[in-house]
Amino acid sequence: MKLYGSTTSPFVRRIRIVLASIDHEFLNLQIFSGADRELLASRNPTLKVPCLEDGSEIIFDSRIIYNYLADKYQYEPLTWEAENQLTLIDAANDSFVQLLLLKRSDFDIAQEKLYFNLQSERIEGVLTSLSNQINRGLFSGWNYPEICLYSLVDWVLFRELHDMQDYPELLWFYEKHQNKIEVTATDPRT
Ligand SMILES: N[C@@H](CCC(=O)N[C@@H](CS)C(=O)NCC(=O)O)C(=O)O
Repeated sequence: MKLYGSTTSPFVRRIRIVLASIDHEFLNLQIFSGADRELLASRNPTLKVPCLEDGSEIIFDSRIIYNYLADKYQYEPLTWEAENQLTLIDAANDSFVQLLLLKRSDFDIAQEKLYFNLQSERIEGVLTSLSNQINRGLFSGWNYPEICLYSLVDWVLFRELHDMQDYPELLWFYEKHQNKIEVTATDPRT
């Protein structure tokens, strides 16, 4: 199996953590230019990472890749609650990616603009909801939803996208898992 991705992407990191004990090749691509972008385009027309190649199968999107791996390795099916948690995490993650790309495209995302406001409102709402869930005892194991949440929180800290002091539950969750071997092995800073 080949995983196409980048070491900094939170969407890729979740799959790298899932694949930690499974034999695979990880291709760390510079996805925005050059030969790496051409390689990615030849595999995945959405031009996003992660993308998984398994023999003749090519699977796009982390969520579908997880489903593919769950089917292949017979993981327990995700509950509807877990699916909703993933939708929340993905929504915040997508909004953060959009804001980061806008910033890199020289937009002033602190401006009062509908598009920026919508992303910020979504991020605040989702981070609050995830914090409340932690308070209620959810996200207490180390399964796919927790792996995705960890990858999001660590990426936000790494890219300095948001003041996470506003969300002590998320920081508590983060600190609880930060020394796991598969977590340190996929640290975007190294
Ligand atoms: N829904 C996708 C999102 C993947 C995604 O947005 N990946 C980012 C990297 S963090 C990307 O490839 N962005 C490239 C772009 O937006 O052009 C997934 O879960 O795999």
